[in-house]
Amino acid sequence: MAPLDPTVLAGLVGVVGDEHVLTEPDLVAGHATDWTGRFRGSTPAVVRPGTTDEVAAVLRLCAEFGVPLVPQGGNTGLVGGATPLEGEVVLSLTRLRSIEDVDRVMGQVTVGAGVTVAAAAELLHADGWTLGVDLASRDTATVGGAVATDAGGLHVLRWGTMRRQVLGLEAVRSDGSVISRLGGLPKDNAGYDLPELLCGSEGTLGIITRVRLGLVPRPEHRATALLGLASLADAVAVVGALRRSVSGLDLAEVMLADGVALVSEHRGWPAPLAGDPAVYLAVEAGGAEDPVDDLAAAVERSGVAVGDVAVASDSAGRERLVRHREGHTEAINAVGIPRKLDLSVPFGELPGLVDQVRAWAGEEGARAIVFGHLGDAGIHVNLLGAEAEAGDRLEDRVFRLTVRCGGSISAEHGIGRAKRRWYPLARSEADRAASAAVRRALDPAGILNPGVPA
Ligand code: FAD
Ligand code: 2HG
Ligand code: ZN
Repeated sequence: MAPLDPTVLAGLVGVVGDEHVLTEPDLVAGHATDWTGRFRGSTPAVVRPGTTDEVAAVLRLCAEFGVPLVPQGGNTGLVGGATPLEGEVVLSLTRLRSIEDVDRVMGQVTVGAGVTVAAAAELLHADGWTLGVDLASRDTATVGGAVATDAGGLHVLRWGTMRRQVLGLEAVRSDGSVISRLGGLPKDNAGYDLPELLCGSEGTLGIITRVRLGLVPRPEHRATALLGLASLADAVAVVGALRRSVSGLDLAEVMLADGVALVSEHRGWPAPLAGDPAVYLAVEAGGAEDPVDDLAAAVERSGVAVGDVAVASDSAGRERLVRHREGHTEAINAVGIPRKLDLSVPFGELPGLVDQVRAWAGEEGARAIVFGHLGDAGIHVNLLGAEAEAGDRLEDRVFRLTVRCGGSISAEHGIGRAKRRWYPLARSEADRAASAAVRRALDPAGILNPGVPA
């Protein structure tokens, strides 16, 4: 790692203050490694601006001296996109924690990029609103990081990914200029939608400093059911029936028996259902009326034979029914460092793809733990126990198969550093050239997350 030019270091201290430029190895270590422990980098400094003006001044300075930056929020990303693998300076945005008044009529609020997803949701509850995106990393993941990755999570099938929650934002370009679109108008077609462009940009186009969020109503009644099923094909059939007829359906998550056993063992929890089903499907709906009858009728109409079932309408009971699903990421990491594949394929292709991936993993002496957001055709494959070469080979085969099936190699986590090798599989040459041109226009200094492709 190249040391930082003393003039730059002094300049950074001048902008954010001594206590917000971290250089001690102990203090920077957590910022240089990703959540999974798979991506380990190094950085000469972690800079923590507290205002948009400070972000702008840091960027101007780094652009002038050609110092590359890796933006970082809660550092919960799962593709190494926030890790300084080439010795970049880390720009930590967690101090941007402003919260403005909730507009109760419009159902909107403006928050700083460093506010956590959980804190943003919490502040809305008193007013009967909530945030459309929710994910297991909610206590640490930031709103800025969620926008920059276009995070999905548990309720995409009803409310969409993070970009659907974004009515506007404020962002700083690498020349220090500030793009501010925080008006929150539901319709505004005056020119390009730059805020939308920054959704999913993984810190390569600008630094998001504030976000105008559109809120969704918090349902009066909610019910969650956990169903034991014989196969993934059955789960797909049930989800199809639910999507057709339950208007308030807001969650449909799938797990397989080996993943559930892993979570039970890690957390010391009993099995969530009796009868050892091969597949578990958690579904949830919310609305002005109790949705239990609607859920039950739709499952019945699917014609699928369901094994054991558990249902809950109170919040503790509902949480219990999805805790094995939410616990997968942590339990997997407790066993080993996984390769995380985050795929999306058309519903009909899912069961075949999963069978094939598990078979290939077995051939390579690895395990594939499969779970995910069945309601929006997103599936997470975590490969455990694959040696370096075998792991690369497996990933390559799975990504190619996914693309052949008409799917995506990154449904929600982004490309980051983990998937940069396979980015050309996902986007054509013309597409990549257009993206690179946009990137050059917005970041002419080329200092924003250079390790992430565009
Ligand atoms: P970071 O990890 O810090 O950064 C992620 C990316 O955004 C990096 O490229 C970084 O450079 C960029 N970035 C961060 N902040 C900014 C900013 N202010 N301006 C510009 N660029 C920025 N993801 C899902 O989509 N769905 C899930 O269900 C989900 N569940 C998860 C569960 C667990 C237990 C964990 C550990 C992760 C999960 N994730 C999930 C992944 C992760 O939490 C999300 O991607 C989250 O949005 C990242 O937010 P963050 O603040 O931690 O961002
Ligand atoms: C989830 O859906 C996250 O829980 C994490 O996107 C997925 O750990 C994973 O692979
Ligand atoms: Zn996910």
